[in-house]
Amino acid sequence: MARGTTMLLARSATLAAFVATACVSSTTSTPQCSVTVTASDDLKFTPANVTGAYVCWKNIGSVRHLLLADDGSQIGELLPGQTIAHTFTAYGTTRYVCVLHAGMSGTVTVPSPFFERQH
Ligand SMILES: [Cu+2]
Repeated sequence: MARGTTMLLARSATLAAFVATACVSSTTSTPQCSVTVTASDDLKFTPANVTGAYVCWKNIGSVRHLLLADDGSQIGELLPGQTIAHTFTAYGTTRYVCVLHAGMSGTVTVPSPFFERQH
């Protein structure tokens, strides 16, 4: 194997390790949410606009919601009293809606690593 290729592979492994430690482990039974959004019977997400890659939604009302992100990923069904989580992998802002309630929507913004480093 060429020396240059070996160096590149070593760099890739380091980057992968960094990404792995930066992400929340999927093996933990209790997820560490970056932020938690509540869904209530007034058919609103609070807060409506959040920042974080690993977002949790908690239903504090008595009606169910069905969350769908604009990137096509189904966040899931949110039954009364339930908390669900979703990981956003793309940087930038993704809008999501509740398909059961018109006008019930919010956004999730995943900051770039460069942005996080500056703060
Ligand atoms: Cu809803």
